[in-house]
Amino acid sequence: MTFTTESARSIFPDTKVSAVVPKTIEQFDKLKAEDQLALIWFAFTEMGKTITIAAPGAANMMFAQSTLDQIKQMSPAEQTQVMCDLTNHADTPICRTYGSFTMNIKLGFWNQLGEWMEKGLVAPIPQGYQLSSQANAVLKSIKNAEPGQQITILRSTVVNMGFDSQDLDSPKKVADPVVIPTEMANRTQIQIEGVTHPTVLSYIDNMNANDFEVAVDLFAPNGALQPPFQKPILGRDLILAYMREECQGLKLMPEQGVVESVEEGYTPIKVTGKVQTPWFGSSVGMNIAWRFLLDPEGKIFFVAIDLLASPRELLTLVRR
Ligand code: 45D
Repeated sequence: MTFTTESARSIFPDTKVSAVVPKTIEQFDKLKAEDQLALIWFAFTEMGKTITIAAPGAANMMFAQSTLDQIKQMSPAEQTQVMCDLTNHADTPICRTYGSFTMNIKLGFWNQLGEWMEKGLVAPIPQGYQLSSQANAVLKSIKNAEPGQQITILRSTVVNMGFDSQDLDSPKKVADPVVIPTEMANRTQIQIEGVTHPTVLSYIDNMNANDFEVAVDLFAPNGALQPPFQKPILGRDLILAYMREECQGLKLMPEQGVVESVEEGYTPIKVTGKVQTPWFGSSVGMNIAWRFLLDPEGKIFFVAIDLLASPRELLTLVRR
């Protein structure tokens, strides 16, 4: 049997990924819009006491500026309506524009609205707003989750909002400006206990240097990358587009790993460690596993990135 993307997905079956994240998102989606907005506000302000989020640069935000200014001019009732529309995925011009934003612009957009809500420039969550009992249960699961899981849940609520349409009259998808890779002289070389395979080390180093073209060349032409809680992204072109949108400024800090014996020329390698997002910097370290499957040429045939269930999972590197 030779590997397919589908069969590669189940390498290192003992890896326990966070169940809290998809479960909480599913419950969140069932809440009414007002509850969703208030809940994120409560979750965020509570977390915000311990961590500050880093807003993206002005260059990234220019795509959202006119929509943000438009909202700022509205009456408080209209502002609340826009926020509910975004949550309800209503088909409105603003929801379509929002749907055309990249992940980072969506996050930056809400970050700005949040600041304005705090200052009273945009309609805040009504004072004394009472969450429904279902919403309170969701808030409790978020509070009990680890920081890396909390920010993953928060991010997904923002990413899922708005109206995504394939229509021609919808605004065209905008792209984040392409970042310049870190200069060679300023790059660091990672060391991973138990793993010396050059493909894996080069993958980590190039991702950390924002050198996505080189990173994507490490993949086989039919290679796949599977982000946390998602289906695999297939082929170099789509992987590169994904990296440009989602991987700028990430800090990958693998710690240890294990190389399994070769199976029909394919090498399974599991690495665990921490990842930081530029949004939260060193204040949130996500516990991550990379499950690589290298093909007979040493190219990445498959890599899954998993958000682990707990820090203890960082040590789950047993060979089958
Ligand atoms: O509704 O090797 C208010 C890959 C209230 C690639 C608000 C990876 C009202 C390959 C507060 C205003 C990418 C897979 C809203 C590695 C309201 C690879 C605002 C992994 C919405 C390692 C809310 C990368 C706001 C990983 C402002 C795992 C919310 C990256 C902001 C993970 C939330 C990154 C933010 C994560 C969340 C980032 C900024 C989880 C950011 C999360």
